[in-house]
Amino acid sequence: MQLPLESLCKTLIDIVKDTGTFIRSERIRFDENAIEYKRARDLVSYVDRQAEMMIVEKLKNLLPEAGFLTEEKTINREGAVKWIIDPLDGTTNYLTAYPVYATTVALATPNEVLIGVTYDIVEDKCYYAWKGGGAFCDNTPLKVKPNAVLANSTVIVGFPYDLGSRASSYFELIHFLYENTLGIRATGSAAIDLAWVAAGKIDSYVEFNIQPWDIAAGYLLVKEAGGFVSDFSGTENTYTPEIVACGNVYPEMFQVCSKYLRIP
Ligand code: LIP
Repeated sequence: MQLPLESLCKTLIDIVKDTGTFIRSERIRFDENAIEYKRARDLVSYVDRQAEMMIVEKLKNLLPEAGFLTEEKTINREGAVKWIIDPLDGTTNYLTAYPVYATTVALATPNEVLIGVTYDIVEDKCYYAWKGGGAFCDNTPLKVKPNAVLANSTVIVGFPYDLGSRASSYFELIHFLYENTLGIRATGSAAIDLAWVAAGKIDSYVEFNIQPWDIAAGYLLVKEAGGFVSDFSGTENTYTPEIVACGNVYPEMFQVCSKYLRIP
């Protein structure tokens, strides 16, 4: 069945923005005693869970055949096509008052993302794309950076909750990027990182040990904005826990990431 991607995307934008508005207003009265730990350094609060329930409630009936893959696991429903939801990406930022966080939702099949919406809650900017339709921020088309030279580029590196056995290779990569680019940045929100690659605000973003809900929407944003996304072996896979996403600097950046981070 052919899904009406553009109109589903427009409906999803309203849902995601409403949720982001709820999250923004809760921040004003947020009490740090409400912070809970999922595991060491992996925080959560009632805001994440309530926000997810708001999205799920509205999406449940929009596409009855769709399943759900969500960060807070507030629903269990299988389906070949799935809503992939991170109600609050950049949770640690939110809970510690660092102003970079987003609500991010995608609709995806097992092989590809069909729709992606990321709402930058602090900046009140909505980034969205549907497959074959292009990528936009509040009606303005997005285009990745044309620069193809690593030495002339800026890079966002993500810091996952757990670097695992790749910790020392990652810091070697960061050292290399520090000496061979114009600069390194970090935001703490994978969804924002990918939106910014799509919008041509930064050349590249690299991270690993992350989840599909952190990156699914952004994956499509970057591709629809003319960019490139893969894991460290060069495979395009939305469900991968590793990601390198770039504008035209991808060939050089991919080569470096794969040299330091690819597990043979
Ligand atoms: C976070 C990501 C961030 C990453 C963290 C975490 P959360 O998502 O957006 O880029 O470094 O490990 O996955 O937990 O805030 O939804």
